[in-house]
Amino acid sequence: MQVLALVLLLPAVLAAVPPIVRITDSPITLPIAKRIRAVGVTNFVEADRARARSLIQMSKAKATKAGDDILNTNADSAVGNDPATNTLVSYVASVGVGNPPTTGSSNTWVGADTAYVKTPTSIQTGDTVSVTYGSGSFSGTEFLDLVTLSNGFAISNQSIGVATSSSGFTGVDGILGLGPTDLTLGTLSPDTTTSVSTVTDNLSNQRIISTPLLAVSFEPTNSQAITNGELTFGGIDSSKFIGNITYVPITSSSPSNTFWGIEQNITYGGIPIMFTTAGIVDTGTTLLLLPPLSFAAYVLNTGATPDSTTGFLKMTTSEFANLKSLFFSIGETTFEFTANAQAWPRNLNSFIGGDPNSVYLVVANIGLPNRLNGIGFINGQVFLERFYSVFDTANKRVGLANTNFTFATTN
Ligand SMILES: *[C@@H]1O[C@H](CO)[C@@H](O)[C@H](O)[C@H]1NC(C)=O
Ligand SMILES: *[C@@H]1O[C@H](CO)[C@@H](O)[C@H](O)[C@H]1NC(C)=O
Ligand SMILES: *[C@@H]1O[C@H](CO)[C@@H](O)[C@H](O)[C@H]1NC(C)=O
Ligand SMILES: *[C@@H]1O[C@H](CO)[C@@H](O)[C@H](O)[C@H]1NC(C)=O
Ligand SMILES: CC(=O)N[C@H]1CO[C@H](CO)[C@@H](O)[C@@H]1O
Repeated sequence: MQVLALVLLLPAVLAAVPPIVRITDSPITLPIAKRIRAVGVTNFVEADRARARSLIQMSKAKATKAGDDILNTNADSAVGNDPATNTLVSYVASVGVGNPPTTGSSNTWVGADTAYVKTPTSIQTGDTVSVTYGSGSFSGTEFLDLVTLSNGFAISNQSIGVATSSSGFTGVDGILGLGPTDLTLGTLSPDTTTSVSTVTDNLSNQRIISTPLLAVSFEPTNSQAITNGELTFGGIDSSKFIGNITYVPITSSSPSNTFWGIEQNITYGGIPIMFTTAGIVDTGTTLLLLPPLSFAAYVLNTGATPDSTTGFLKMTTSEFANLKSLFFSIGETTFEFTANAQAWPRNLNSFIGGDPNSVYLVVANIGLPNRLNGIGFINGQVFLERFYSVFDTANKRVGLANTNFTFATTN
């Protein structure tokens, strides 16, 4: 088994699925581990803002080519697809490649840390693959191979890139690509106009899951590395949430509608800090990013101060004792994002360059005003660690539910 970072920018549109015979009644679940980087990037808030900018550029690139097969060759598109490099927090999974499985990304990659071993199921296609992910990159050879998820489900003839060179990846063997298929266009050579079926595409195509749906369970933690997450392909895991799932349609606002875009409004201590705005839910962003004016209202009302060392908002423990909940109004439901949820885990302050006796907040400024951006906010990992999330392609909707961790005190 190799350990792959998940590429979890979820596409708004997975492969269309023809009417099918249901082969498995059980959705496929895959355990995922969370890792917090100890070294490298110093300003993680800026890393999240850079991701926001790249997502906006990616959607603009798509918009200008609407109706075409999109040739997405620019590096910025790929940046948006990759939480594994240059970010504070990565979620990783173990998968097998080959039969017997020896190892295991939009492009799935192996071989960065542990060598790929060819087996009888390995078919070399003759193409080379190359993807640039902002500060990191992979290039190598394309193979089709059997990819085994950690629970035994196998995808045959899955396209994988076997790295001959990679940079910017530490402690992982590659990438399990769960991003939009369009992002794989232009990654193959000489077949530059061929896109690559992703793992999720092939799970649907091969009728291993009955519907292209992904559900994500993250949990807050104050450990640097822990396996506490779960990705479910093709269904939801009702043991991971409490009450009902609130579903909202993907927003019609562009460019948020290119991704998992929703509309929400936010109050703090009874004061509206964000009126109803379109933005996205994104598993590849670490923090909660708000529009500049909403962020300013948050700063004003919480008394937090911007800290130039870490880039985070900072407060004293006595100020933190008075911090109130944020309330997110999404569809018919109000989701409470507690004071504890707004704090970076205190025993991990050194990971962001902070001092041990202060409290750093995970609420940050997206940087560009909504009218320039079109993506007003990003509900990133810190949000998804408090709520179960469902990305339902067939019904073009996003689901959210409370969990045992919504009100947990971990930080
Ligand atoms: C995989 O692709 C090869 C070559 O195209 C083909 O011979 C083989 O039948 C395929 N295997 C499966 C399980 O689809
Ligand atoms: C929540 O916690 C309770 C008590 O530990 C447990 O019985 C229940 O199964 C948990 N529910 C979920 C959805 O995690
Ligand atoms: C969940 O939904 C069902 C059916 O719509 C409803 O009867 C029930 O009251 C809801 N439960 C909660 C906790 O909202
Ligand atoms: C916030 O959203 C809720 C539910 O959609 C709505 O009832 C309320 O009017 C909204 N408030 C603002 C200030 O946008
Ligand atoms: C059955 C099926 O859909 N297989 C596809 C899996 O992915 C490879 C690589 O992109 C395709 O060539 C197969 O057609």
